[in-house]
Amino acid sequence: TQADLWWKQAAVYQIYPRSFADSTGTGLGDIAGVTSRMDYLAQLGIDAIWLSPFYPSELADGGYDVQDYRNVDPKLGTMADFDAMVEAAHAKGIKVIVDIVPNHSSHLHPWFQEALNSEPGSAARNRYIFRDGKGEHGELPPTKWSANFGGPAWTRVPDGQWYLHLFTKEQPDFNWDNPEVRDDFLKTLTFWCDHGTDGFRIDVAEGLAKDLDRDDLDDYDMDVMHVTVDDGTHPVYDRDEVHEIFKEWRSKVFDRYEPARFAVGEAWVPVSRQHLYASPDELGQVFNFEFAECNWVRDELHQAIQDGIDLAARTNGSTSTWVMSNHDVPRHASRYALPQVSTDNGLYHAIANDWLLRNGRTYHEDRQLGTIRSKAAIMLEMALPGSAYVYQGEELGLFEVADIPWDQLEDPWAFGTSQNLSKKGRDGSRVPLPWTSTPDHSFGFSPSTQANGQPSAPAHLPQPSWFADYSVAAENGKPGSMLEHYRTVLALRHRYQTNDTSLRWLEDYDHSSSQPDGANGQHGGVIAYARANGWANITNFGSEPVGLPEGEILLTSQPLDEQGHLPQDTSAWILLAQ
Ligand code: TEU
Repeated sequence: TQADLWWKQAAVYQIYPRSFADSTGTGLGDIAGVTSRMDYLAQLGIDAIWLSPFYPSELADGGYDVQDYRNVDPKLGTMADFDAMVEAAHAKGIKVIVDIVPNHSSHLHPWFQEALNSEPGSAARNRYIFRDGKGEHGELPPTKWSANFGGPAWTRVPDGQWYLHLFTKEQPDFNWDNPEVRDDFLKTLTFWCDHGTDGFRIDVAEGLAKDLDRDDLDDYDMDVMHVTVDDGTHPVYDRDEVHEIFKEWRSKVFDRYEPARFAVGEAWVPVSRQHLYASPDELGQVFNFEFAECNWVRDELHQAIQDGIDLAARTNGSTSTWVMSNHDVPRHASRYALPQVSTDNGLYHAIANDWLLRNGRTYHEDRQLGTIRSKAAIMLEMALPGSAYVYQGEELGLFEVADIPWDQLEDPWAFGTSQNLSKKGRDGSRVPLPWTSTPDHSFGFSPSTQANGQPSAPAHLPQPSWFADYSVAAENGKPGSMLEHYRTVLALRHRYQTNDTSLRWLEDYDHSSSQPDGANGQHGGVIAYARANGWANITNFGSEPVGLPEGEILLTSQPLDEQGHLPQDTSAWILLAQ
């Protein structure tokens, strides 16, 4: 039935392949590394893995600059490695989702190289968005649009034309009005389906259609995350035409397979328009990023849940997604340890970095708070109806690595001028995972030697010494560790999951509080909800302990107090007495 399609309530684990596990000793994670950790993933209890881009790329933007859409980066392995990885995943009942980047390619993509070497107006140029400039000598960009990581969205080529790039200049935007572009992506999607892929994550899904005739952009916010125009008339983002593209993908690819493939759209669009992407004749699901934008603030998290429920209700049978962390936002264990800051600020790595560093903390007290809240948060999230996305390392309770030296950073956003807030960019959440507790071979991220017998190269981003306390080896089998907590949470989620995706607030418990009440001055209050089968979550944000409803206590994120009450920053799962 529709209700029990696997992806509707899956726990999906996001792998950032270059930082997950290195099987060859290059210091860069690879596909065989993923295969080698399939037991770990199965034991964790997730239903699917989503791999961020692993395609050939010069890493101008962490792999979101693709040179060849139907191949594996030779540094990360081969197509045979990919097929073996899919086989290993499927053997353990784990589905595989790959990342599609349709808005732009790498400037090293053969098509863009061909465009550069071709005449203005040529068919090769028409696969991208080339225009003459404005001004007497065409010295001004065709529009005043700015790029997401700072600077103008146009770059000039030697013959005087300009090309559009919403991200770095190494990421030229495709022209989606060109049938050749459309056909090529149908080929790409089909290719990955034929290699056993179960689903897709669609990068910048809201950006594919543009109105090039518009330059009234002083009126519009060009920051993809903050586009507030909600009627499809923004010149660049969330235009109605993008939906024709996804309808074509659905009928010409996704529905041709059995079972039908699904996709989840990355679309930072106003809440009122998210559901359009999730339509069953389009992608099927869309990210609701509100958790990723929230810190540990009861009212904001409550609103995020309500918005996700409303989003699902506006779709024709889809579900919401819940995402606390991904490769684009500061790790939530760090965000939750911060003093209360506004929702928007929570997204910026600069806030986490600066606050932690400026306050000269040992990190210790902040970490404890971040850990306690993260344990409560995963319970708050995992009992919700819909799909929950776990970002690699959050199951270990990893924090943002705030102090990567400038000369070792990779993220272009770190060097962008946009908003003066980008600071050190997103690398702090992309540091290679610690698998063992000694720093040897990058905490077990790499093997001891390379194939040629040489010692492994250092991890591509430096790991801090405190990773020793947060490694898989340190947490495996250790009572009360984040890893064991996640395993328990995921196992219980499987046991109590129900196809009925309704949610009801437990009115007697669920309440807001206007009082600053927490260790870092956040407001108290309680979030309490139940599923149709009586599976309930109660999270206490305030300093006043909370009594629990009658029923069987399945799990608490911290021990209850002597009175059997739920302490601050703690969640409980109860099977309500019916
Ligand atoms: O992100 C799109 C996007 O909206 C980001 O630029 C976001 O604004 C930023 O990361 C702050 O959170 C996707 C990918 O997830 C991101 O990693 C890529 O850099 C981007 O597309 C370009 O491909």
